[in-house]
Amino acid sequence: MSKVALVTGITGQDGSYLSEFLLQKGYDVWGIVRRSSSINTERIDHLYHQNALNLRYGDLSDTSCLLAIINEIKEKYFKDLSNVNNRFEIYNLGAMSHVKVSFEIPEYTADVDAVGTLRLLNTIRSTGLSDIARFYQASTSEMYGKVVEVPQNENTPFYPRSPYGVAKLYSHWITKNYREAYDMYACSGILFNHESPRRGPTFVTRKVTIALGNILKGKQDKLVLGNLDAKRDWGHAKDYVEGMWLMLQNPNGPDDFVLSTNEFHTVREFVEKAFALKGFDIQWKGSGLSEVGYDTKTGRELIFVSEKYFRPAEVEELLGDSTKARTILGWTPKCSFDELVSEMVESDCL
Ligand code: NAP
Ligand code: F7E
Repeated sequence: MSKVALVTGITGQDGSYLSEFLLQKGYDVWGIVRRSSSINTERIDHLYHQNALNLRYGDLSDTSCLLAIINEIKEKYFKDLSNVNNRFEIYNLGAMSHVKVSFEIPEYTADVDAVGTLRLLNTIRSTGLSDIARFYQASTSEMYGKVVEVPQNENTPFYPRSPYGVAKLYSHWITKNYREAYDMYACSGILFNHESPRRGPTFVTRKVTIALGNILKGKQDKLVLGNLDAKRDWGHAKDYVEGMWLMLQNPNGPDDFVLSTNEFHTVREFVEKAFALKGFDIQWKGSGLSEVGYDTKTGRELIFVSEKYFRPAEVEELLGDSTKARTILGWTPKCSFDELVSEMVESDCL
């Protein structure tokens, strides 16, 4: 049996870890790469030489390319649709994934993060592959937004707080709807924040570790952040891509699962821990926009606050309860918060 997977968002943090994972398991991996004026394939360049990796230009805003790519895959592997061994896994990770930016480009965010999912699901149906397809949708803890209960599990009501969260909620429900309406194997993973040395540089964890590296090298003198008191349930992306795969192997059939570490930390804590690993002892003085983080050993002021990084509507705290995934899928996150911070710091402070 050919193991075949299509990954949208293959050039992103999760796409790169997932591709590595699938290639190691013997899959033929097909990836959709968004055209960009500068190189955007750094995270998968080390996989380029593998014959089992097939990249095609495409975009979730363009049905014609989704149709062309899926038809090419069908032609190559699934000509005989009656073969009971056929299995085609589709991981929809492509998205405009930055919450703050989604307030600035809300319509584009809706087109890609909401309608893009619909385009992909419809393409699977129109190519006649819905019976053999196993579809994974990258849902997010941002759908819980202004949380109505703590911690959040699969039954917690949603209350998104950004165009990103709202668009992802559409995708979450359309995935469930296509599962129920057309009997498709379609699942959503409601993933809490997951990070790594491959995390995009404008997400807070990576912004902190890159700044720390630059400060040590004398290339940057301060780090300017937004809401220091936001709490997030931060795990490692490598653990989470394994959970995505497990959702598509579930012998009980398609279902939705939360993936989370079940503990949360503030942005402030992340900063303190990262800086401590390189010998700084960060303490805080002042409040609000005047708050400053300084190193008690030298008195040097290093961390400042700017409203430039505040969001029009903030998600103050997210804490997951991944009991269902742990029980049914046997999934557990292996990387602790301390290990995550340490790995990111070491990678950015070389
Ligand atoms: P990421 O690093 O921002 O990667 C996003 C990927 O989507 C990139 O490959 C990007 O291409 C691609 N993309 C953007 N716009 C596209 C378009 N119009 N058409 C096709 N592809 C497009 O995000 P990530 O952290 O890996 O997250 C993967 C998925 O999980 C995303 O859907 C995200 O919203 C969701 N999610 C992430 C987290 C998290 O904490 N990381 C948590 C929950 C859910 P470029 O490389 O060209 O930009
Ligand atoms: O912000 C606060 C900010 O941008 C985390 C995406 O992967 O996870 C991610 O979304 C918190 C927020 O991630 C800065 O206000 C303070 O409260 O790293 P972030 P996010 O918004 O949680 C979810 C699960 C996704 O699905 C998304 O795709 O940190 N914060 N100061 C800051 N955030 C940023 N970016 N920059 C700051 O300077």
